[in-house]
Amino acid sequence: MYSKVALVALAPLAYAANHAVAVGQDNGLTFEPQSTTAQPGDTVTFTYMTNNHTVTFGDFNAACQPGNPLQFNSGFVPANQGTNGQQPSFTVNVADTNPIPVYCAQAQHCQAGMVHVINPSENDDDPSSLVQFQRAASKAETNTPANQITGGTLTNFAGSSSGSSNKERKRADHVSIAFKA
Ligand SMILES: [Cu+2]
Repeated sequence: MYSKVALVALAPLAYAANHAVAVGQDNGLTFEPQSTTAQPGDTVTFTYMTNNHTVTFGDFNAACQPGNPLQFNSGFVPANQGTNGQQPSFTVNVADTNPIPVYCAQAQHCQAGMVHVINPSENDDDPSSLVQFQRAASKAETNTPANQITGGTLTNFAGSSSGSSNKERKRADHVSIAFKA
């Protein structure tokens, strides 16, 4: 028999959830799903399925550009450079319920629709709604990678930042990545 005291004590416990997003599923220039609803304390894990993509913190008012301050950026992650028999992934922590813009900085992927919003505004007129961020991305003149890898955890990634993309070859800084096991 459970005591009332025990039930009351258990009630406030909230469990942090992990939300999965597929990056480049089936060779698509996509994040699937396109948005994530997350609570503070939750995590979002982006798993690289094909090709070479980034998960980069963006700016609702300057689509396809890195946000400032830069909350997170995976850098370029070739999906075929997984380790442990797994696809590489990048996990970010969600600190609050503010909308978080995410884009892929590879080539013209952002303009092609490779954007994601964590906790998007439900008002479709708002720049932080998914539809407005997608619209802004489609009109962006340039797609700009962030210049540092920061703010998340790369897992099951062999860590080489070399690859076949033009953008990547242009990168002067081959950043070495600190891993968390
Ligand atoms: Cu991409």
